[in-house]
This record gives sequence, structure tokens and C-alpha cells, in this order.
Amino acid sequence: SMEWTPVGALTQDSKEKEVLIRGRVHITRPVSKNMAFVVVREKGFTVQCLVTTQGEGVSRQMVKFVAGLNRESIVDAIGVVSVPGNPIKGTTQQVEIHVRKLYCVNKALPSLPINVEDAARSDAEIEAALQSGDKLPRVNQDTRLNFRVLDIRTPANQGIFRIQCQVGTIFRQFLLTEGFVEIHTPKLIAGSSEGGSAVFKLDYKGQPACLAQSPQLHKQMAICGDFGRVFEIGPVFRAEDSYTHRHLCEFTGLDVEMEIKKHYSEVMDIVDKLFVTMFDSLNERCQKELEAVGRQYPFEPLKYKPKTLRLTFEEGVQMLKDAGVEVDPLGDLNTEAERKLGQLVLEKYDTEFYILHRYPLAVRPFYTMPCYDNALYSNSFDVFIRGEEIISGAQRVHVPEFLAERAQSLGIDVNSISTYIDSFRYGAPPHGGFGVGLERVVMLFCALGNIRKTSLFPRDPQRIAP
Ligand code: ATP
Ligand code: AMO
Repeated sequence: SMEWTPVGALTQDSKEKEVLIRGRVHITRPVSKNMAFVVVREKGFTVQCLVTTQGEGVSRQMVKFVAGLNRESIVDAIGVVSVPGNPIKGTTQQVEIHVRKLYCVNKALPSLPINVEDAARSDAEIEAALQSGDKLPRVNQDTRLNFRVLDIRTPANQGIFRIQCQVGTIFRQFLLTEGFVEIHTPKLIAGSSEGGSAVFKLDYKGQPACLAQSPQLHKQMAICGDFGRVFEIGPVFRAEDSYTHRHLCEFTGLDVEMEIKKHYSEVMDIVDKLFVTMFDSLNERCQKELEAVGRQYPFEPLKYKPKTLRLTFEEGVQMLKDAGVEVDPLGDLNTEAERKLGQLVLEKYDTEFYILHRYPLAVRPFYTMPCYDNALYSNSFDVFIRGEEIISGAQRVHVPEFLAERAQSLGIDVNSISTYIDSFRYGAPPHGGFGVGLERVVMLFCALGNIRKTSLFPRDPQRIAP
């Protein structure tokens, strides 16, 4: 009995060896009654298989059968690896399999809603074809998402979700070595965790409840319970109204919370080390995946520094002002101003990754610690990639009376978070943390322009299926 060789592992080293592969029928190319080609694809890798009656044990009937296979059907093929004289066009592997046997393991429909070959094309290829008079089909985003199972078979999508897996893995590995404990907090909670209206409400056995908008309250309570440093990777639910390129109604939060000894810069130090390690590791571990993404969606590698730039909000406002952009010095930056500041930072500091800290208190959530020297500002920060936010973080208020007062003054139902506020009455250490949007990190690292591309089955204000 033979073992299966992954298509991606077929190299010239396998020359003249007999191999068994399993993959999908990517394309069939009938040549004559006696000969057909079939390209077999496995996880984004493709190899050309030749079926000819000149080969051992291959009948005309088999050639006909292979030529008639529906695309995306799953096949097992046994054959001998050969290395043709000329380079093979249109496959990732530079060898050919001379097929002896081929079995159809499972048949796909004869007509599919998405052709994976079409879905894998870059805009540049489609344009180039148009120039030379050919019209190639363009698969639009909604069709991709409606038939996502087919769409995610493209090499770029295979790359995107393998990169996403690495972002989570590196996050976990880094924090474990820094002494953080992984926790799992409830997603069914009594009140809103971030305030505001973007919350999914539900009925919890007769009691009003919410889907957690973040693990904010419970990750802080874990610090009150003496874990010192914690992190969580889990779902976050936001009933966002607006349909934007960067908001989902369900996303994956990478959350961190830690005791602080002296200053909230200790939290920013973790952000800095974590993300520099993350970007270095992604560039090292995911070369193939990054290339696959870049072939369909070309992008420039992210510019970042070994030590991450930190600017205060006031400095940012000043840079914008100097460039002729007036913003409220005590308000939030809108999307446009954030982008503009990203450009200015790139020009001045040659980096596309930076931390903006000391935000105005008025634009931050109720649990944010004001600055000790000026209560108009806060011990908080946002982090940007290519001018878009990927992280919010801050030192937290750990004095219960003040926390209750802050929540109340921002119109939050204090009763619904009373157990959270009480946690600080039993003695709470100074602490802070941050939350990262996983889909945003991948979207911005690869400059993909739309968060739906980095969510396997995206939930946005208009979509809850598939
Ligand atoms: P946070 O995570 O802090 O909530 P976010 O990235 O989810 O940040 P918001 O807080 O929702 O973004 O908004 C940040 C800024 O982006 C807001 O000040 C707002 O001006 C702008 N913004 C939000 N939604 C939209 C939208 N649909 N169109 C244009 N700008 C928007
Ligand atoms: P914030 O609300 O800024 O902070 O969320 C943290 C990060 O989550 C991502 N994010 C989103 N991603 C996709 N779709 C959305 N609708 C969406 N909203 C937010 C962003 C954002 O930076 N509790 C605080 C974090 C903390 O202080 O620890 C919080 O939730 O990348």
C-alpha cells in the first residue's frame, strides 16, 4: 500500500519515482481520444498529470473518463514523476505525472457557482487579458462570500488564513514566554462591556443579557484575581450599524491585561516587543503564503522599526495642523485624519507601524485611567498599521468609587456591571492592557483593503450566512 505524497512536495527529486497523490481536478485538457491532461490541485499547489494510451495500462475509455471529470472533483492518481525539458506553464510544481491509475474519490457538480481558476486571478491579469482582446470573468465579492467554500480554495485565500493562523500562534507563543496566562472569559454577559449601542441583546432564561463586546470586564477581574498577566483569543460581538471596509459584527479579539508597576508605558513595551516579533516571524515563517497573497493582491511589505515609534496624541494633532488638517485637539480622529497622519508619519519617520498615546479622556471608554498630570488626557493608546487602527489599549481605573462614577457619568447602567465594580473593592493592583482585532492585523499587514477578505465566514451588518 502506497502513502500519499502532498502535491506541494513534488519536486525534481521525485523523478522516476511512482507516487500517489490526492487532490482536486483543477482543469482538464482533452487532447485526443488517446491523450488528456488533468491539472490536480492540493491546498494551492498544482501539478500537471498526463494520461495517455501509450502509458502502461491506460485505455481509451480511461482517457475519456479523465477528460470528462468535473472540475473540483477529488481524485487519487498514481503515476510516475517525470521532468519535462521545457518549463510547465500554469502549475506551481515543475514536474509532470505520467498516470497509470486514476480514481474519482468524490464528484463535484458539473457546473459550479464559482470557478476557482477565475477566483484566483489578479486584477492585473484580467486587465492584461482585456488589452489583448480576451475577456476573463471577474468574481465579485458577494459571489465569493456566498460561495465561500469554493472561494477559500484559491492560493491567495489559502495564504491569508495560514497567515492568520500564524498571527494567533505567534501572539500566544510570545505571551506565554513573557509569563502571561491564557484565559477564557464568558461571551454571555449581563451588560454591555464597552458602553454604547453596538451591542447584541438577548434573552438569558428570562433575564436581559448581551453578547460580549470584548473580554474587557472579565480580563480585568482575572487581574483582580491575581493572575498578574493574562491573555485571551476569542470572539467579539459588535452590533455595528455602518457597513465599512473594516468593521465586522463578529471578529476575533486578541486581548491582553497585565499588572502595571509604575507607568502605562509598560503595556506599550509589550505591544512593541510583541508586534516587532510578530512581523519578523511572519516574514520568516510565511514567505510562501505572503507570495501567494501578493500574486493575486500585490502589496508592499510593511515598513516597521526594531523599536516602535511612539507619538503623543498632541504631537499627532500638531503634525496634522502643520499639514493644514484641522482636527479637534480633544476629540477623536476620524478615519480620514488617521489615514493622513499615517502618511505624515511615514514621510517623517519612515514607518507604517506606530503607537499614538495620551488620547483625550473624553473619547475613551469609562474604564480608562485619566492622566495624573492632566485629566483632559488619558493613559491610553491606539496602534496603527498603514494609517488604520489595529489596537486600543490603556491603563484602567482601579479605584471602585471613581470607576462607578465614570461609568455613571457616561450613561452606563451601573447595576448591570456591579460585580465588575465590586471586584475592585477587595483590593486591586494598578493594571492595563489592550485589544487587537485579528482580522485587521492580517488585512493591514497584507494591505488587503477589506476586512471581509480576512474573515473566513464574515459577519457584517448585511450578512449572517454562510
Ligand atoms: P474602536 O475600536 O476604538 O471602536 P474602531 O476602529 O472600531 O475603533 P470606531 O471607534 O468605530 O472605530 O471609529 C473610529 C473613528 O472612525 C471614528 O472617530 C469615526 O470618525 C470613524 N468611523 C467609524 N465608522 C465609520 C464609518 N462607517 N465611516 C467613516 N468613518 C467612520
Ligand atoms: P476596541 O473597541 O478599540 O477596544 O477594540 C479593539 C480592537 O478590535 C478591533 N475592532 C474590530 N475589528 C473588526 N470589526 C469591528 N467591528 C471592530 N471593532 C474593533 C480593532 C480594535 O483596535 N476593550 C478594548 C481594548 C482594551 O482596551 O483592552 C476594546 O475593545 O482592531
